[in-house]
This record gives sequence, structure tokens and C-alpha cells, in this order.
Amino acid sequence: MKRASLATFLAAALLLTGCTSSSDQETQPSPPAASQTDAAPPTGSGETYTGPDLNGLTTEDFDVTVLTDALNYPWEVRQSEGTLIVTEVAGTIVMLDHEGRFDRYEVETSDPVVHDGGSGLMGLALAENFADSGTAYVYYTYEGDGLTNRIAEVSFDGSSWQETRVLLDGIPGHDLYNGGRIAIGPDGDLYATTGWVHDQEMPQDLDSPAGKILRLELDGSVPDDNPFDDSYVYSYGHRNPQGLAWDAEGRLFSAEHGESANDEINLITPGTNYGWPVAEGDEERDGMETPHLSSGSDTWAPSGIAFAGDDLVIAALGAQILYAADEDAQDVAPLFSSGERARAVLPYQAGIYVTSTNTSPRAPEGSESVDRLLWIRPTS
Ligand SMILES: [Ca+2]
Repeated sequence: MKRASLATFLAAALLLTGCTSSSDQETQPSPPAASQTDAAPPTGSGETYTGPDLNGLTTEDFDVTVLTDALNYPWEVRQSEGTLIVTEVAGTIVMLDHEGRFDRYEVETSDPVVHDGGSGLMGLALAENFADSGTAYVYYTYEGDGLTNRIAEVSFDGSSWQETRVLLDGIPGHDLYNGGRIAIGPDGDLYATTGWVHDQEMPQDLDSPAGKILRLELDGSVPDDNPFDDSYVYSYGHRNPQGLAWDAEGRLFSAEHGESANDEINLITPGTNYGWPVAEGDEERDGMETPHLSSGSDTWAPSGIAFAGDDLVIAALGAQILYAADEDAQDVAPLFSSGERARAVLPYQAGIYVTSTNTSPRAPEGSESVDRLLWIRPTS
């Protein structure tokens, strides 16, 4: 990073001196090699983890870099060509990098973002060509028929973030149970988690978008091969799912909060009923799927999840820790803790980015939350 700064300085110096003679040029130091060796910041697109197997690692096995401690209730973290892009529930997006950049933008939306409790600007997904197009997708709360959620396309033009079109409106909202994670799957479609909004009927009602995992085309239309005709519903019977991740074989996993303990990691298959509120945790009912993994009597309060190689990394709010589930997500073990409520995880190259959300969703509206973006790297 120092060498990159030096190169920038030298380039600027050459520009300032203007007409440098050819003999002077020959005395200039050679430009640094293009490839960086140690601790190179992320470059390129995609979200491929190249670090060691996480199995068996604990907090002491990680180098920790605090990229910023100036976030306020962040929700999602994505990356594009070395820039980390973080949503904050108040309706802002922070863009920062490993060289000290920190820019905060208010997203210009068609209706104001409403942050009430845990609602607000939550999910973010970047189009595959984001670095060129600036196109991305967000999930946010606005005032419709009460608190209501929307999935919208947004665009970053280099100086501002603006909503460009609404993909799906009218998702019931709540101060606690909004779901809110969006992600583009290996099939190129957009998946979204929605909350049960404390309604006993909606999660089991296929005509309601609440308590579901939804699947949309990127233009907002219903994919032809969704499990129910002319419906965004991909799976149902969810309580408050906030995590979406695909493994190397393309299998979709989701994490959701139980009511009291009984947090779940579900293996999501199209058209499947995951039980809520009829069945809780490992309770078995005809026509309803039990969790792939359950916290049982423990509380994880899982939010973001992501695969790092074969390991499913789980950001836990309640437990203030990252967990890792081993291959096929058969068992969960503590991985890393900073003593903060972990909200989102992004394994990328040799490390994992982690955002914290240290204000409880039940904190008074407008409460400041001192939150960080960490970059943790296994030392082994
Ligand atoms: Ca369930």
C-alpha cells in the first residue's frame, strides 16, 4: 500500500514538473511492480475466499484490522474492486477502502427511508458489472400502509446513489421483523428474505410476501420457474430470516431467528414450507421442513451468513460472535468474537469482512450505534 501511495505521489510530481527532460526521466526510480505481495487489498470483483480452512480456528488465530469504527448501525457489506460498500439503516451507504477512504452517501429514494427499531435500509446486492454500471439493488423500509418494505434498483454514478426503479413494493414491514437480506444467486436471480411481521397467518399464506424467501428477476418480474405460478414466493413459513448463502454446489442456505432460542439454518428448496408459526425449531409436522441446523436451547440470533470455502460463516447478533459450520453445515463451532453484535460477513480473498451492529433493534429510535467494519485474516 505504501508503494502504491509512492507511485501516486511520483505520478503527481511528474505532472507538476511538466516538461521533464529525457535524461531526468532516466534517473526516476522504476515504477513499482504491478503485483503486490503481502497484505494486498482486495481487487477485482466476485466474492471468492482464498484463505485457509476455517475448521478449528478460534479468535486468537486471526489478525484483526479495524477498517473503520465510524459506522452507525450498518447492515450489509459488499465489495467491488477494493471498495467496501456498507449500508446503514438510516438510509446511507458508506464506501471505504484499505487506504483510508471513507465516503458516506444518502441514498435518494422515491419515498423516504424509515428507520424505526430494526427497519430502514438493510440489504444490498451489487450487479455483476457494478464496477462499470454502478447498478445495485437495495431492500428498505418506507411508510406505505404502515411500515412497508421495498426492493429497488439503485445506481451509483460516482458521486451519488439514486433509486432508478422499484422491483417489488408492499412487503409488510415491522420495527423488528423485516428479513431484509437480498442476494443474487448463482442463477442470476435476486433472492430476498422477508419477516413474519408478528402475524400468525402471513408466513403460511402464499398470497402474502411476508415470512418468505422471494425470488425475482433483476427487472422485477417473476421467474418462469418459480415454484408457484405467477408468484415471487420461493419458500415460506419463515419467521425472521436474515441470511442467504450458496455453497459451491449451488445449494441455498438461510439463517433465521427463532422466537426464543430455536434459531435455524435451513437448506432452502423451492416451494418448501419451513413451518413458522405452526412448527418451531425441530418440531415435526406433515408438509413442513425441519431446520438443517438448530440452536436448540441456545440463542445465536443469526444475521448474515456466507460460505468461506466449505465453511458456512454465521454472524450472530445475540451471541456476539462468528460461528463456522463445517462442510455441509452439519455442526456449528465458535470461530471469532470481538465482543460485538455481528451483523454481516463477507469472506473475500484471504480474509473476512465483518460489520457490527451494537445498538439493539429495541433501542430508542435515533440512537447512535458505535459500529465497526473489521477485516479478519487467519494467521495460519
Ligand atoms: Ca422453521
